[in-house]
Amino acid sequence: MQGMFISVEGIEGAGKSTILHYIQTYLSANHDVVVTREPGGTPLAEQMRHILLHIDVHEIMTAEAELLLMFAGRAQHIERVIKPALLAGKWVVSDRFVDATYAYQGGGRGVNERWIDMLEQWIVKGVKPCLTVLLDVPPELGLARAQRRSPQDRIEREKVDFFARVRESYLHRAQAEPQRIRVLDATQPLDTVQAQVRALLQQLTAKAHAK
Ligand code: T5A
Repeated sequence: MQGMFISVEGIEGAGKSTILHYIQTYLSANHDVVVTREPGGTPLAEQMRHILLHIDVHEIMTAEAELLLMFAGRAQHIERVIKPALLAGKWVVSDRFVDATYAYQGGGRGVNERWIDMLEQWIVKGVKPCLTVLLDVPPELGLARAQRRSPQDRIEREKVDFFARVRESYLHRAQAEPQRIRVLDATQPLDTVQAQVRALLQQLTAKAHAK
């Protein structure tokens, strides 16, 4: 595929949306950029997002149902948005992608990674970000930021321990793939984080031009 794929990850309130906007502005000067998100990214996948985050029924969603809904939306998102954009040479920037499933459903909910691996092989088929910016914050800080910004959704109502496991799982993945997943200390002031993101984007654009 000709375009470049970037994902931004982190727990609630890490600053993903803020940094995504920064990346979009930075890259748009020289590239055709598609900004998208998971869960969501297509009309159908956005409806699944609504079920995942906002539906309020007197029935607890099982970890397996949550996992499958994440991948159902992702199947639409990859086929309808990500692949066509990459094939057209565009730069795709996604607010979360598969790493989030390993972190939340794997680390947070305790789903065996074997099932996530299996779904990844079936649905994602090797579509992978060339750069993943992991914004790292302690859960207490991230949740406080997120709560100041908007009312809690279904997943945000989980306890701090859940987000501590999610964070650990993200950091564990970053250790396994340090070239792709770049961890930034997102407790720093926003302009410091933005400067670090800019440096990563400069490296990536230099690499893309050298191809
Ligand atoms: N999910 C998703 C799964 O469980 N499995 C999956 O496979 C996938 C794909 C999605 C939910 O779905 C789950 C994870 C999530 O629970 P979401 O909307 O994508 O939800 O994610 P949220 O984490 O809920 O998004 P938030 O909007 O809460 O957090 P952001 O985007 O990380 O934070 P942002 O940019 O909105 O910033 C929050 C506040 O902090 C400030 C901002 O100005 C804002 O007010 N801020 C900073 N303040 C000081 N210093 C900084 N460096 C700052 N950066 C941002």
